[in-house]
Order: sequence, then structure tokens, then C-alpha cells
Amino acid sequence: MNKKLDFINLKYRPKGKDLICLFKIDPAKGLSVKEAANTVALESSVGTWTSVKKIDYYEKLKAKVFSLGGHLVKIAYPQELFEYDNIPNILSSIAGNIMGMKAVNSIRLEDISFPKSILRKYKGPQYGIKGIRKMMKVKGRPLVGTIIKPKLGLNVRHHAESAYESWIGGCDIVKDDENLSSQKFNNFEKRIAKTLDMADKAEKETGEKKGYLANVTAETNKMIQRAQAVQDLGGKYIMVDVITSGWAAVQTLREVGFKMAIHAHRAMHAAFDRNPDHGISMMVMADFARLAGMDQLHIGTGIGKLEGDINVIKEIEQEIENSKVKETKIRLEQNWRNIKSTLAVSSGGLHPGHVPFLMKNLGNDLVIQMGGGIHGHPDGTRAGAKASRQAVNAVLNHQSLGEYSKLRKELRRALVYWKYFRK
Ligand code: RUB
Ligand code: CA
Repeated sequence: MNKKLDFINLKYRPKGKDLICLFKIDPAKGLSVKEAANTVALESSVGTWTSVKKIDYYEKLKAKVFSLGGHLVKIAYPQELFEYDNIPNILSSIAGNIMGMKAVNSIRLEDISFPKSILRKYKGPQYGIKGIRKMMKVKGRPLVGTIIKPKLGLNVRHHAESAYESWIGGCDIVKDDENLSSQKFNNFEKRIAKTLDMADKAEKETGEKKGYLANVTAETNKMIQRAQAVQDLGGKYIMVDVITSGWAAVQTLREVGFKMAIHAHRAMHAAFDRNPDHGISMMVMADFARLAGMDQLHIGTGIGKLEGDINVIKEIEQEIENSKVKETKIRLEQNWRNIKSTLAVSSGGLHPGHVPFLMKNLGNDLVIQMGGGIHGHPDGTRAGAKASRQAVNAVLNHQSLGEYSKLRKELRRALVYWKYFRK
């Protein structure tokens, strides 16, 4: 253990040339937060477990612990410590070995703030919220989406038919599930051809724009080929599982320069962010998703089938949708400069009864996705999609779901079925 504490500098005020990290640290028995923080700063910058020869030129690259408040620790990393356009490299320092160090009982990377030098190296989202709204011709309301259900098992024909029913019923977007890629029961190329045909048909019949989010998640070269295939067929969107694919693959996918918007699914995020004391927060993963250029990102619901606190989700939404964000207890200040916004997506165990809660808390700049909450409607997918749009319309009309559903049988059936209220 380095007892000198020479990575602590509480007088230091970070400059625009530092990358800042906010950690929550529980020190190992016998250590103070300050001592553990010093060890974190040295292991993630120019130190190691024992003394090595000091040379002046690298001494100035030391990370500095500049703020200590209870278990919360802020560390400033000089930008020169990183290869700016290399997300894996950045994460290997700030969320690498330190996650397993014996000097900490637990450690959680709560947030990160990028300096201008790093922001400049990334394209960021191609569309952003404005671009997505323009492409989809949706103004002043959340986009309504669905995930084809069941998650796995449907053949190509049934998948495409279910997508068509969803669009006709009123969905703007239809998405593959995160674990559907190209299995024997549902080949990728066949699926995208048929489903994109259905999107065209639904566009003609409804006069609305319809997006199909084809899941291109695969080994990187294969993923690029699949994205190209979607583009060649005139698709508007691709989707990728950002955590299981890895940030290097995600960077590559964006850097290729496809014309399509990219939808980011975050499957496996909970392996890092579910423990409130250890790991990497969703805020940090959202920062990297925006930086890497994801146009849409799943951030949680605060209701429904999956874990997540609505107040934290609200702050994550601000992080990805606003051009400047203020510091809070769980977040650092960030000016996103020229990096466009990423549209927030709420998904996971949702049905039409949840729509007022979501719109009240997360506003209109949101994609509301319901899988089971559409395809599980007692009258089928088309009725489920209608019920979802009706729920959004109720909120836009400032009416309760109960009131609005009096004349809308699809919504009423959904609300009774999912026990939003009794008949
Ligand atoms: C949605 C579903 C998605 C979740 C993932 O289906 O399973 O994969 O969106 O969660 P359903 P998150 O609507 O039937 O639950 O969005 O939190 O990453
Ligand atoms: Ca941040």
C-alpha cells in the first residue's frame, strides 16, 4: 500500500483538459476512504502496487483525487493518459483493475465527464432527437414501439406478419428482440427482407413513417455486413446490443458511416450497474453510448418488469438528451458541445396503463416500447398497438386513461386485462 497519499490533492481545481470520474468507494478494512482513493488514482494512472523509478516527465500525468465527501470521490485524469478515440482504452484505466483491487471492499464508477479533446474525436449520434423526429415525421409526442414477442422462436413469416400488425395498429417502430440475430428458426437476411417489405406496405396504407429496428448484433465483421444488407434494402434503422457486442465493435459500427439511425439495446448492463455499491453505473454506459453515436438508448422505465429508480432514470435521460447537464449527487457536469442528443427509450414489462407515468416523468422525447404489452393484448397485436397509441393520445389530451378509454375499446380491454382498473 502506498502510504504517501501523493495522488491526493484537495486543492486542485480541474481544468478543461481533465477527464473527471466520480466514484463511490468503500475501503477495505483498516483503510480510510482517502487511502483507498489514493490507491485507485495511482492504479488507474501512473502508479503501481510498489514504488518504481520516478521520472519527472510522467509525474505530471498523475491522476489527482481532488474531492472527498463521505464515500464519494472525484478524480481528475489528465487527458494525455488516454488515447482519445479509443473507448476500450479509456475504460481499461478508469474501470479496469481498480474494480478488483483488494484496497477496496467495493467501488462503483458513478459518472464520467469528458474533456473537449475526447468529445472532438467522436461523431456522436448522426440523427439525434431532431433528426429522428424528422425521419419518422413524429412531432410533439413520444414514439411508440414494440418488440416482436415471443422473444425467440417465431419464424420469418410470423415475425413479419406480427410487425405488420403492430405498424397498422399504430406503432412507429418495431424492433427485434436483443437475443434474435440469425438463428436456424429465423434467418437474418430472410427476416429483414420480409419485415422491411411489410414496413413499406404499412407506410403506404397508413401514410405514417414506419421504422424496423433490425438487430445486427454479431461478430464485428458480420455485424457490418448485416448493417450493409439493411441499408441496401432501404432500412431506416439498425439496432445493436452495445454491452454484449463491446464498445470497440460499437465504435466501428458508427465509424463506418451508414445512413441509418442506430438503436442501442443495453442487455447485460445490470451485471455492472445493479449493485448500488459496486460496478459501473448506467449513467456511465449512457455517456459512452452517446459519445459512440447511438441515436436511441434503453435507459429503463421506473415501472414494469425490470429494476430501476425513476429519479435516476430521469437524470440519465437528461444526460443523453440535453446539450449541457448540471452536477448532482450522482452526476458530473458535462457540456456535450457538438455531440447530438440520444433519444431515451423506456422498455421492459410495459403496457398501456404505464403510459401516463412514463410521460409525466420522462416527457415527450421518449420511445415507449411495449412487447408483451402489445402482443399479449386479448384481441391480438393490432388491438394492442391501437391501445398503446390511444394511451399516448389520452395523455396528450389531458384526459385520464379511464375517461379516454370509455369510447376506445382497445384501450379499455388492455386496462382491464392488465388490471389497471376493474371493468
Ligand atoms: C421488452 C424486453 C426488452 C427490454 C430490456 O419486452 O424484454 O428486452 O426492453 O430492458 P416486454 P431495458 O415489453 O415484453 O417486457 O429496456 O431495461 O434494457
Ligand atoms: Ca457524465
